[in-house]
Amino acid sequence: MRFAHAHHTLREHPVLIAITRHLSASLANCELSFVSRERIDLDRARGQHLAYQQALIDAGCELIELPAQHSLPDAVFVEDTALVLDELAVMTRPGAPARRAEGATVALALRRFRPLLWIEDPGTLDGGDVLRIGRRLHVGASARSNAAGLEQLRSLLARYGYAVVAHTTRGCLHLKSAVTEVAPGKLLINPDWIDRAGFDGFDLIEIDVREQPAANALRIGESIVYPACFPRTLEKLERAGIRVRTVDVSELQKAEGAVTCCSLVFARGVGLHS
Ligand code: CIR
Repeated sequence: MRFAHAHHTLREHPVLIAITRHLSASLANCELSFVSRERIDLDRARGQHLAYQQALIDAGCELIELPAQHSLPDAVFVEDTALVLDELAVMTRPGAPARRAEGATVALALRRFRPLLWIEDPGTLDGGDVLRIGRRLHVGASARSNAAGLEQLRSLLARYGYAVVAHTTRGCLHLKSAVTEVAPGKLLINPDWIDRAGFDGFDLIEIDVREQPAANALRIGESIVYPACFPRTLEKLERAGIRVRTVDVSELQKAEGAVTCCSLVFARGVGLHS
């Protein structure tokens, strides 16, 4: 695949890596929790995924594209398989049993960059439930991420100085369906899906209530990658001074995915592990 590379941004910022995975031909058999099944146009989905990858490059990322795993319908949603922190990565154990095999090849890619720790049975955790802000991990206690998973995460990371703060979500799949960070100290939030009270001290931008799934934004450095289909919330973001790169992810949204879930973005870091 040929992409136009945005080298100019790389000089001013640490080198960012984005891991993505090509779409599975079986995407139509994806897990669905809060959206009803609609026909997915695979070719269109592939085109949208390519444009999404280009947006990551434009935002300054170097892309690592993993090959498709056609027997795993949801494998394009790599975010759920791992949590990449500064000094290590945690391989999750996704809450949907059908998704547990996705992480193996992600781990092979990640171990070049970080030492790996693992969430183990009976713990479950989806990366989509973890919003990292500095040394705090805001984690959704959802249908996908259970108490044992949160507890394991807490004890694995305590010695590295990370705190785990649990939040209850309602009406949505993951914590990051309900809240994401769009700039330092600024969160985009859907208060119907998560309580504002858990995010005291942050500047909260509320989504437009007519655009319920609009709180999922992917922040990369000084800008966000964001779905074009939420114009009212987009306007609020622009009014708040956020630089937005829009993408059309309508076919991926039918699989209950959005912009954060299709990549793992992290700084390359200094030490390489092989
Ligand atoms: C699932 O239900 O697991 C997939 N169909 C969608 C996962 C989306 N992941 C994410 O937003 N982090």
